[in-house]
Amino acid sequence: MSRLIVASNRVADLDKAVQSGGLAVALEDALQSGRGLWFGWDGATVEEDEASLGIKLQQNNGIRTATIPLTRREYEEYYLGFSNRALWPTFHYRLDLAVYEHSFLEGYRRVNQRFAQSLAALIEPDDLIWVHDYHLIPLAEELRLQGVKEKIGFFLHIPFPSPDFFTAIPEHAWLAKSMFDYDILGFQTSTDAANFVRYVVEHADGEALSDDRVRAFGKTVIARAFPIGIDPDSVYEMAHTPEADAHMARLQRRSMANMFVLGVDRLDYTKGLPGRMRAFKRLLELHPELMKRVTLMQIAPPTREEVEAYTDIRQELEGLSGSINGEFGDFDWTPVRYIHRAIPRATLSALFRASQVGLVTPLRDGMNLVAKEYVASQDPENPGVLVLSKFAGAAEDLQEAIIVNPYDTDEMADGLHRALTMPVEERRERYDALIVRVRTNNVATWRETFLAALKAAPSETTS
Ligand code: GDG
Repeated sequence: MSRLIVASNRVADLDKAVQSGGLAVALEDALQSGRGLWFGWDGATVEEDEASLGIKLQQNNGIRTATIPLTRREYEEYYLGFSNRALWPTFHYRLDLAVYEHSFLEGYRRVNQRFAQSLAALIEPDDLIWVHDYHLIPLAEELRLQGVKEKIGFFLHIPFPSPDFFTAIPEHAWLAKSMFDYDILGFQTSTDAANFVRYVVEHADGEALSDDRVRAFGKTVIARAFPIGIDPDSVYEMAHTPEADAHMARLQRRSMANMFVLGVDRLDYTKGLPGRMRAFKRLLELHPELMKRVTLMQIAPPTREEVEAYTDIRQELEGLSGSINGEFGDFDWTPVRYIHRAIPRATLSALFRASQVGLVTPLRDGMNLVAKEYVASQDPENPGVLVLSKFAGAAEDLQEAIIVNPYDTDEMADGLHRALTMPVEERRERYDALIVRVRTNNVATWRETFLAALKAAPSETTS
C-alpha cells in the first residue's frame, strides 16, 4: 500500500489539531491509516546562520511529521512577502493590495527549493504526494528536479482568479508552467478550474482536452474541482452537548436581544466584514422595530498582523462597530458585539446553534467552511438561516441559502430581514436541502475523491 505524504506551509500542532479543526482533521484519518507523513514549516523563525535548519521528525497522535524552520528572511520574503502580499490578494481579486517585489519572488523560489530538497530525501517508491495551497505552487517542479518520479497532486484552497488577474503577477508564466509538474490540480469550484483552463488556453498557447485534462508547455495535467467539506456529524455533536446547551442558556439570559446574527471569520480583508457591518446598520435604519431585538455577533480572530493591510482592516472594523453602537446602542442593548480573538471550538459551536442567522459575506472565498459548519450545527426542527455571499466557493453548492451580493449593502440588509422574519416551514425546507449537500460533499468525500483521482492519474501526465 502506498504511503500518503502531505506537504503544506504549516504543519498543524497535532496536540491541538482536533480542537482547531481544519486540514489536520481532514487529513488525520488518511495519514494514520496510510502510514503517512506530514511535511512543512514548524512555525519557528531562526537566524540565518543557525545550524537548526535541519529537519525534525516527530510522531504525534499516530501521525508522523517532518518539519523545518524558516529563517527570518525567508519568513519575510516567502511567507509575508510573495505568499501573503502578492499571491493572496491577487488570487482574491485585490490587485489594489498586491505588492510584487523581486526579493519576494526570489525568497518564494528558494523556500520551495529548500522544502523540496528536504522532502525528496523522505520519499519512498510509490508514495503519493499531496501538496496544499498557494505557498507551495512550484514544489512539484522542484521535487521533479530532485528526481522524484512519484505522483504529485496539488490542491488550491483559495480561488484561482480570472486570467486578467493572474496575468498581473510579473512571473505568471513561470508559476503556471510549474503547475504542469503535478499529475492533478484540484480546485475548490468549477469556476476556479475553468479560470485556470482559460489562462492556459489564452495565455500559454495550451489546449483543453477531454476528461478535465489540459495540455501546455509540452505536458498534460488534470484540472478538476474537488469542493472541500466538513465532518457534519462531529460539528452537529459539538453543537448539541450539555456544555453547548449551557453556553446557549447563558447567552440568552445575559442578552436583551432575543435574536443573534453570527459572523465568524479570520480578520481578513477578503471576508467582507466592513460591508457586513454596514448592512447590519442599514437593517436597523430600515427596520427600527428590530432595535433591541437583534444583535450582530462578529468573531474575528487576528491573523497575519505583520501585513499592513490587516492592520488597516482592523482599524476600519473597530471604527465601524464603535460608531454603530454609539448611534443605535442603549443602556440595555449593544447592537454589535465584536470579538477580536479566537474562541474555543465548543463555544463557537454553541453560538452557531444559538443564532437565528449565519452571515457569511466574503468578497471572495475559496470555499468558506463556516457556511457549512453553520448549517451542520442547526437544530433540524428549528433551524437558523444562512445568508451567503455569491462570491464564496460554497455558493456554487449551497444554493438554498439566501444568496447575496456582498458589494450591495441594501441587498444584504434585505437578505438579513428576510432571514430574521422567515417562517419556520421555509427555514426547514431550506435547511433540509442544504444539509443534504453538506453531508454529501463532506470532508471524507473530498479527501477520498482527490486521492482516488491522484492514484488513477495516468503516469504519462508527468512526461
Ligand atoms: C482557507 C480558504 C477554504 C474561525 N474562527 C475561529 C475558528 N474558526 C474556524 C472556522 C473554520 C475555519 O476556522 C476557517 O475556515 P474558512 O474556510 O472559513 O476560511 P479560511 O481560514 O480563510 O480557509 C477558505 C479553507 O481554506 C479550506 O479549504 O474554505 O476559502 O480561505 O473551520 O470555524 N475556530 C475556533 N475559534 C475561532 O475563533 N476554534
